[in-house]
Amino acid sequence: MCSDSDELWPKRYEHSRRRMSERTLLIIKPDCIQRHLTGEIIGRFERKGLKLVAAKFMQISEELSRQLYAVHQNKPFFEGLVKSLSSSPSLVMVWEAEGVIEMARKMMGATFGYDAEPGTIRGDFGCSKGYNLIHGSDSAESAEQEIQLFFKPNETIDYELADGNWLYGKND
Ligand code: DAT
Ligand code: MG
Repeated sequence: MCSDSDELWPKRYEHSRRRMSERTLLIIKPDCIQRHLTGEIIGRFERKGLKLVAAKFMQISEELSRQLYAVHQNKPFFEGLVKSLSSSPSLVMVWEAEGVIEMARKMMGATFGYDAEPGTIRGDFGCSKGYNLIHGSDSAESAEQEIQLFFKPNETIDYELADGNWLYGKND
């Protein structure tokens, strides 16, 4: 027979797990798709142990590109940025893990390939200013806004990774 505290524990654990996990929007941009690097990049996030919870292969409209990059609307490179993001299909994804926003940004590397460290996505595969392969949310606030731009709530899938304990540890 379970005591009260035993019965409460799974709920408490579940709450803690959900509170700690975080989501980010990652976009495999047109240059990455055109250069046949999609599997290579997704593989890096998979091997890291992050959880894919949504994905859409789509040609992002100019309107949506403007919304995604609204923070840059007064910059001289804005129109070129919008044109290049909407010029050809992208793979738009949501990935989940505790601390995923910062982990994914580290894995992406600095904004321009010529500055990015070897070992990062941009450092290993790019050297241009206009094309830098991938977009990733840079804060919890922007992740929430950006995910809403591309996905309805029922388009992200809540599920458990079978090897979660091996990836994150039983008590994480
Ligand atoms: P990041 O993609 O690393 O978050 P960001 O948000 O500063 O970088 O800029 C968004 C995109 O705009 C970036 O991926 C590439 C482009 N960009 C930024 N600065 C630029 C510049 N000075 N000239 C041309 N494109 C630029
Ligand atoms: Mg940014």
